[in-house]
Amino acid sequence: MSEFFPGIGPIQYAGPDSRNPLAFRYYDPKRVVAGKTMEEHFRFAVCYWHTLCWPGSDMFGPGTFHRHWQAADTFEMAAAKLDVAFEFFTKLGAPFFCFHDVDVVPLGETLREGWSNLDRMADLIAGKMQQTGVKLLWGTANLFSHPRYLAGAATNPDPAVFAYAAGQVKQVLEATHRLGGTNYVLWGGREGYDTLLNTNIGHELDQLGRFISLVVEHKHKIGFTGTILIEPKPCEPTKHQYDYDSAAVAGFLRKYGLEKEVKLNVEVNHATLAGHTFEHELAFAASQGLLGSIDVNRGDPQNGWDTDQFPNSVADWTLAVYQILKAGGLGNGGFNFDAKIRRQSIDPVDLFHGHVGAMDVCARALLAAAALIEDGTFDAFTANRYAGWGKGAGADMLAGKLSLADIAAAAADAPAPTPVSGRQEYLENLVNRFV
Ligand code: XLS
Ligand code: NI
Ligand code: NI
Repeated sequence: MSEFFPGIGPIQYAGPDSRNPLAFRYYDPKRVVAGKTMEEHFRFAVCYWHTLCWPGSDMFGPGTFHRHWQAADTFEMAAAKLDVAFEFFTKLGAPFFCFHDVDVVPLGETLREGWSNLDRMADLIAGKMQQTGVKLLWGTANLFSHPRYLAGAATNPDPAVFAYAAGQVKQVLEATHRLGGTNYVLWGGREGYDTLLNTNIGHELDQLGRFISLVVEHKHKIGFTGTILIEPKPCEPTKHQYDYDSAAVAGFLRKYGLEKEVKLNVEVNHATLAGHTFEHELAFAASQGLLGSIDVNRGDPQNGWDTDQFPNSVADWTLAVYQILKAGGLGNGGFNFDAKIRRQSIDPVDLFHGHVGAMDVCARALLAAAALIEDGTFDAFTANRYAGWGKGAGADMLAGKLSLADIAAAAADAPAPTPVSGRQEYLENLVNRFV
């Protein structure tokens, strides 16, 4: 087998003073930070779709990368792509990967053809995983590219499309189970609408609730112990998507009784499209016990779409990693690079630059966030801000021991509350001491 990345890798940790652009300066997999190795904190995954499949095309022009295996419209090409994929994963030192069914194999014309192709490919993938030790973070079914899904998959007005999507998900869920995947993701790219003029929102939400309940039922039936994750995104490709943000998905899960079964895969650029910071989405998901895994990337503040760039701000990531550490980590989730190089980055080595830099940004952010927590001043500020709720009337109000009338009577006789500074600038400066 000839190498696609000759002369590159394995990427090694070389320390902060290294001038080698293809070495890690901060990501040192076995280094212990806040009680776990960096490898265990992150569980980094390479995504198949951007890194192996996307040819460098955009709305105005075709692919620029010219990689023969990228078309992958035959099984043989898909197998060639698999070789390149595992060469990349191992040279980079990424312990995990993620895929859609269509990324790894052509699905063919019928459900049955797709099932048998995926089955065959899963054998090859299993062999590669065994040879290399690279593991599967999650699998997913692409329910948004094929024209049959133009009006959605689970939320399609045509029940036959719902059924087809169910057939696709069943197969990928089973393949994910067989490959030892630790999660299964549902991203509803077209589960929404382009215009309300032809849409029954309530009906579509009931369909989606039913669909996800079926997936959960099947997960238990086959003994899959991984987590089912929904990946919120407010729009793109549809004008409005039902899994808009963490809050919308939390409400949806509770309405359909799924809140104990399904968690969230939170993506940076989806958070920003929804008008939130990433750390807001993380903090909200964690507050509801729903934080499962993350898709790592960044948007462009001047562009209003999912540009899926590699992260490069240690300051931003410190706040994100802080939230993850405070939530106790991601458990069997991980950091999946749902990120792509730019269309002009046409050399294979550019794939390494993207991932190596991003892993270093995350590692540096972990060091900063861990130091911020270790120092304690930052956490103590917020704890102190809420201290009143831990005792006396505050504790009693929260515990439901006082009625509205009791509270009102006590407030009428108490001294007027005194406003207290929120100290935002002080806190911003404090965080920056650790970045
Ligand atoms: C698209 C999504 C997609 C999911 C997987 O915006 O991020 O890549 O992660 O279907
Ligand atoms: Ni994603
Ligand atoms: Ni995305």
